[in-house]
Amino acid sequence: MASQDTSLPPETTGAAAKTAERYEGGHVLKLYGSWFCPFVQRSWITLLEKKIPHQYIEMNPYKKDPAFIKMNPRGLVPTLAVPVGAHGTEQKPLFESLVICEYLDEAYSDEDKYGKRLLPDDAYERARARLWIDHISTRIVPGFYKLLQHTPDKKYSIQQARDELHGHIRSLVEQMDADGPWFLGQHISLVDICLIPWAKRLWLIDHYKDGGVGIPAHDEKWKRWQTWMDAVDQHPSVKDTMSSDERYILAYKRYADDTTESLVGRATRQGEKLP
Ligand SMILES: N[C@@H](CCC(=O)N[C@@H](CS)C(=O)NCC(=O)O)C(=O)O
Repeated sequence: MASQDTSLPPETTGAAAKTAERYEGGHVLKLYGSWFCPFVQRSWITLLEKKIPHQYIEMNPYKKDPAFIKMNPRGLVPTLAVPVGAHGTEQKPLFESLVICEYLDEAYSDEDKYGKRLLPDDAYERARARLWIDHISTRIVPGFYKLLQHTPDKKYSIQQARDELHGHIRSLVEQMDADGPWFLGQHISLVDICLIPWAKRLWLIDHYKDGGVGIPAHDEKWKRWQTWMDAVDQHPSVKDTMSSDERYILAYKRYADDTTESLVGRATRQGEKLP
């Protein structure tokens, strides 16, 4: 019998469906993704942000198709097929959301064509941006799942999980450019893009957990966070990669119940590093 993870609806909905349709024509650069996946959304936003021509291919990574595993032995989305050779008819795979985002930013670096680079030119500032991306990936993202997957039988309380997540978000917010609205100031960067997919899913914690995510909407302490969130909510490449709310509610129930068999869900349950 198919597990709940493999039986997720197989298509994008809402604004993301329109975007997927715009990019469904055959193109040598291909993004293999899943509508529900926040890691995919990092790469998808990067492609749209830089207006890079590509094909978006929707797939379910839990099915572990042999052809998919051949491309990405880790069996995870996002996976990118990159054209090689003079005519670009052959492809080489790339995976890991952050690796893909950095590759796209470097390979499509002409600012006249693809807009402002997503990492700073200055070596120190670039390293600092990477440091905070690491903070997002190793602290905020695991903290998100730890809170969402909290169930009464856990050894930690829901308040502990909430405080942990707040602490990690606040450490990042303290590093944000004072005027904003983005982490580095007026322009969106990879630091923002790496966090946005989970920021846009925080409401699911409100939906599923008593006491919710617990970030107050009108509190001086969280003002800079709200400024950032407002910019995120209005940003076209973010809006264009979101499916409809009901679908997220459906997809994240298995996390809220802590029954998902996804590698991320299992790692969270076992207190291990995320894949
Ligand atoms: N570290 C990876 C994580 C990607 C990931 O976990 N993707 C999920 C979907 S959201 C996946 O493909 N899961 C398949 C599985 O758990 O078997 C990245 O940043 O790309």
